[in-house]
Amino acid sequence: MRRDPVTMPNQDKIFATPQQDIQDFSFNEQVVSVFPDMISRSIPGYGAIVDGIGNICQRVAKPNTQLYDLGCSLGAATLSMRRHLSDQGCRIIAVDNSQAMIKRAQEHLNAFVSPTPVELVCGDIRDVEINNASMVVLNFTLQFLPPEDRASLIAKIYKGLVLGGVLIVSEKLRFEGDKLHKLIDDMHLDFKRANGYSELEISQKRTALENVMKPDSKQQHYQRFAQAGFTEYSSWFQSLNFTSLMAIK
Ligand code: GEK
Repeated sequence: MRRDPVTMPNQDKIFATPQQDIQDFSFNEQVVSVFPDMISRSIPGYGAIVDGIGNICQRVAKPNTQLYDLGCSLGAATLSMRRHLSDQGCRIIAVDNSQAMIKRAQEHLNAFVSPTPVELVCGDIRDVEINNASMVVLNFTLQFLPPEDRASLIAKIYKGLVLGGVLIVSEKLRFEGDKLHKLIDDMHLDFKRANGYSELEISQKRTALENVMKPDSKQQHYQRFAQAGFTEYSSWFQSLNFTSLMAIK
């Protein structure tokens, strides 16, 4: 039987067999084919955060504004926002620099009907203009940008938000105390084990991500928000070392 990638995601087995030379993690065809399974078995609270993004959208989206999903992957946050928008003249702009992700995201979006148009852009979020935005979502994307590029992106988003507009930043966290970091990190590894990942899968994925994903501490995120001009921000969700932050202009 052919599996429908939208409703029946394939199981992530990418790191299940020993790899001689572990390449840096990339969002290629192979990752796309297992992505929903991979992300839900790796990030505690992922489903709750995606649902929460829809709930927040319903409360903060303003008529005739734009909503952005930066690093949209298969469009989970876009779909969640779109489900909560009625015909109020809003437009969603969803951006990812992986062609494979964008192609599959289009299939996901086509599977549902909505009055809200979605523009899917294959490009780098550092090059995208943000205008007239009532909501901008970075759902587990900022951590993949080189650390030196993060502040300018947050500043650009602040400028592009309308007054009262909301930025959502979901991220894996680094904790500033070593003992605290290790304890919570170990609990996250147990979460992955409980979801069926072997020790080999866990350690090979960790090696693949080492150079490409560099988490910040919550304090660093807050400093960056303040630097950009935000005065109101908080974490609205946390499970172990994964959080979702919101900042309001
Ligand atoms: C979700 N938000 O399911 N420009 C554009 N896209 C980028 C860039 C960049 N510079 N860097 C990374 N990406 C999604 C999950 S996944 C998180 C986001 C994860 C894209 C990359 O191609 C990938 O699709 C996404 O950011 C990160 O709600 O896999 O842990």
